[in-house]
Amino acid sequence: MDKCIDAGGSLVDFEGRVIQPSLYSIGEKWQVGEVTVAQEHMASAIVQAVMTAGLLRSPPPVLIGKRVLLACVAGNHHAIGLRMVCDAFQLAGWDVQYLGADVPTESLLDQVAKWKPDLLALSASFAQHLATVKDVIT
Ligand code: B12
Repeated sequence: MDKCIDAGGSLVDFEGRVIQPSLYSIGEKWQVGEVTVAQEHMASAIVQAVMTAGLLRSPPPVLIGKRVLLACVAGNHHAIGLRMVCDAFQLAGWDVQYLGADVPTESLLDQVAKWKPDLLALSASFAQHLATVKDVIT
């Protein structure tokens, strides 16, 4: 990752081409019992540390005066994909607030009212999360 960014590559490219396929592969291996839950947790922790280091190593963006608030809807614990989306906005100059996994709807709406973002980015993983997405939007 360091070499990629130092050579002028973007963190977002690295995340999309290296980290995302690695996690998808871990998911497939976990599904067929080749990777344990502990190993998946370890991989998740490692990639989040790598992503943080990548953000710190990236050239500072030129701010564009727009705000995006990002959250996983209540019940969704898959936060890494949203974090990649957050990095893309941040590196494109947006002011970001990233609330992470499993954000209760009431609390999310309260934060939207307080911070007044230009854009609200929601993440859902399963069909049953869609009702919550609908609630938040309503
Ligand atoms: C790591 C992981 C976990 C971790 C998450 C840790 C964390 N901090 O995020 C933990 C352990 C919490 C977890 C739990 C579970 N998981 Co899981 N998990 C994964 C795994 C291996 C990787 C997820 C990931 O980060 N992927 C990489 C990111 C980059 O990809 P992404 O999430 O798709 O995000 C991209 C896009 O979707 C998009 N995107 C995402 N959000 C948003 C939002 C906006 C606004 C936009 C524009 C774009 C966008 O942009 C991202 C970047 O390109 C996946 C495998 C997989 N295929 O993804 C399984 C997987 C998603 N999990 C699965 C399952 C079944 C579960 C559990 C039910 C397991 C269990 N029995 O407990 C629970 C459910 C938890 C819950 N209620 O949410 C299944 C889901 C199957 C399904 N859809 O029906 C998968 C596919 C594994 C599998 N092959 O079976 N998991």
